[in-house]
Amino acid sequence: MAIDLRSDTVSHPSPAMRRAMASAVVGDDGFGDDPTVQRLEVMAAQRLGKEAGLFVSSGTMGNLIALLTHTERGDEVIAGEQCHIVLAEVAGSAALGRVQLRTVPNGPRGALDSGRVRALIRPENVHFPRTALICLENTHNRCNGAALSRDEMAPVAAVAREAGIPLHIDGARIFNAAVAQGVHPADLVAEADTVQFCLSKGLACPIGSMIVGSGDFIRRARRYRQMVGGTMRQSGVLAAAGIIALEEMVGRLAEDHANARRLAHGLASIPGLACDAGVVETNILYYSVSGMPAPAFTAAMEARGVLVGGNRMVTHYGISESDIDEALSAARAVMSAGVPA
Ligand code: TLP
Repeated sequence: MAIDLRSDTVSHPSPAMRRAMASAVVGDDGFGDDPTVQRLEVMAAQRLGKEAGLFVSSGTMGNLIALLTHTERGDEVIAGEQCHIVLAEVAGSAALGRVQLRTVPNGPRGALDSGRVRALIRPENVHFPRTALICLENTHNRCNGAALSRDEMAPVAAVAREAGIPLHIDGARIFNAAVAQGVHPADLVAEADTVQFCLSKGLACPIGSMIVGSGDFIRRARRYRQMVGGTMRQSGVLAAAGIIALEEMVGRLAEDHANARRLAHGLASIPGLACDAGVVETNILYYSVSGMPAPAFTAAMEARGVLVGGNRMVTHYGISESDIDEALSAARAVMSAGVPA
């Protein structure tokens, strides 16, 4: 099998997940009577210190439902210009929620400057949209997978609180952020009103994300999940994997982080490749190729059984230290062979 470093979304469910899925007690979640989904929703909320949780099919759907629930048509949402909601969610909030995203430059680690955020909050004026939501992302995918600390997020959280505006965290990889810093995930997101996190990335579930927040928020979000066709039926089969993810897969993320650092240091030592290993904090690394066109590099790596992104590699469950060493040998061989004439 190929060594697949394109994303952590490619991770396969663990044997324990497959067993739990096969024996899951299910109901019909549309009628609210799937006990395994209910258990996962309670567990997710507890892990992140919120009142309630909602199981959804993807991170994109989780962020979309959160935005729909927080906003009204014509509202404005402040978010970082490099964040996934702005760059890679098909403008769902505009298309389906009819809200406008207003962007702030991200710092090198993905943080937002609280002064810039404050300056964008709309005062009361008949001409202006209402600022309805502020979004942060943690870990920050495009900013080297940086794990933002609670202190780094606190100034923006304070601005949001002062202005009475809710704060949403796209925490697709919030457990990576917590593990990287050795903090409890609930502490990390204590100042957020809502969080979306993915079960299907580093936590290795086949499908699924969670939204967590207040009981009232989740009750309203449930209606938007229904609206976008996201209510599932015997979804306990999927939730069973989510429960294993929260019980068994969080601690091991440290292994992925160590593997990403090993990979980054190795890449940095290969002539024609550049990678700043010093900024790698979690399971994502960015690299560049100067010795040949990037597509030639990815194609040659693929020919050697290693799948990589054009400028990014991601470690995850199923990738071992020896896979990293194999990927590095492939990269060394590709770069020393050069581009075929
Ligand atoms: N990220 C994926 C996709 O862009 C393909 C990746 O490979 O990194 N928030 C963040 C920060 C994300 O990185 C992603 C997915 C999502 C939300 C959306 O999650 P899904 O893919 O479950 O819709």
